[in-house]
Amino acid sequence: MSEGMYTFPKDFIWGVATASYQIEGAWDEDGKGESIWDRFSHTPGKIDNGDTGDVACDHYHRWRDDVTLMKELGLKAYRFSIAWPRILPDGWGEVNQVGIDFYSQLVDALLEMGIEPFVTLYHWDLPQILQDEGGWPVRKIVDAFTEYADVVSRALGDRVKNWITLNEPWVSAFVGYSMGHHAPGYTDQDKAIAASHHLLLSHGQAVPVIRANCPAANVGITLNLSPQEPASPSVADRKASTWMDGYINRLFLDPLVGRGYPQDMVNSFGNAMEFIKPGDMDTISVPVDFLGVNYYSRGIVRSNNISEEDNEPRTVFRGDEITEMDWEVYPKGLYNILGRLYFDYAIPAIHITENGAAFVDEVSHNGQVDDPHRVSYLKRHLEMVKKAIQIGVPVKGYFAWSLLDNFEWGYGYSKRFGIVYVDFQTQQRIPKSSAKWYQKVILENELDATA
Ligand code: IFM
Repeated sequence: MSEGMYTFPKDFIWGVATASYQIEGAWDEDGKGESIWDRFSHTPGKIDNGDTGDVACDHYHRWRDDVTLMKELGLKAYRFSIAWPRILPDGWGEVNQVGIDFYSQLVDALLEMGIEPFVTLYHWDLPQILQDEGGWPVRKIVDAFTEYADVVSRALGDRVKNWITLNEPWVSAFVGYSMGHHAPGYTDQDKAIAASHHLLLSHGQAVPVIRANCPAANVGITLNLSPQEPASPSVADRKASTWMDGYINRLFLDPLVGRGYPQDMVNSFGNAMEFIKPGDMDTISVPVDFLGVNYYSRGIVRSNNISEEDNEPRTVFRGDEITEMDWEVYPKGLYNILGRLYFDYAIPAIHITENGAAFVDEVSHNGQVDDPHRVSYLKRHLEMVKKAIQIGVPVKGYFAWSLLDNFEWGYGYSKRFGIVYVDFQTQQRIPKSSAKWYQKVILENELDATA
């Protein structure tokens, strides 16, 4: 084998990921209830350009073609999420059979094509009716989520073996309830902290229910993880980066592995954690089969509490390569995170459930979309995955974010993450050069780091 060629383990799972609200459209069809993202995107001023997910990639009507496209790309797995309000329009109670049928047919079609479904139960589209009763900050949501997990795993558990309870609970809790950039758009830190606890508790309560309905299930949870590095060796910057690491990474990782909430976070949140009830931490730390990792970039943390002059030398700057999201391209951060998960947290199996980049993509005069920056991004991150595997980290699969250009939340359609270009006027799909590159990697199960 020539230098720079990396061969992946034989059973390595190559996939792509999407999420219901970002691609489905059909926001009020076939009995679907309103979600918090329907409400949020229909509120003027919340989303760039006034975009909504009403139509998105129209995947709800075009899913057969999208599955065929996945087959052509040689994908081995597809991670998608279920829209809770399509299944339970009132949050709980009466089941909308048409919603179940939609996902059931999708699962059948994937299996027929030899593509393994990875189902995410919650990728942010909470039924609005549950938000009207308080949403994630209010404890009864935990039972609603458990009922939802039960309904879906009963319906699909005979065929779906891979389950992800939640996608990025940090984002649901903090971007939705504290920063207000995401639905439901609150700016209340106490609500966010309560939301994060109830998200974790929902996960913990749902895992045994999924296992009961699907004994062969592999169940996990997906976190957005990102190394946080101090901008300088100053005490203030190091303290700030430790806090940020607690907030983004440890606040979720520690309780999931049974370490409880990190003490520095509890101290910093103060009395806001009174909602923890006896037994909660055991429920949250229920054993899982894998951890899903979404990785995009690192954070470089600088304390606000000291002046520029006091804080010299400032030794860490972000690199010059920045994506359209204004995120630094920093592949080594993925390696660092993976190493930490294995050597510090002893996580037994990991899937990279999202990794990818938004760049400006244009259709050329001959109808092609050439995206060398995305190819380079994916390639360099996959090199880090391989290096992590070589030092013993049990990375089992990799899912590129995303199959299709889609609704990028507050940014609407202005950020393209897909390996397949979507013309949102015509709904035409054009595989970008990254899709063709990825197809080759999958086919050969090998990464040519020199090409
Ligand atoms: O589009 C999102 C996805 O829904 C969750 N993870 C990050 C992606 C890019 O921002």
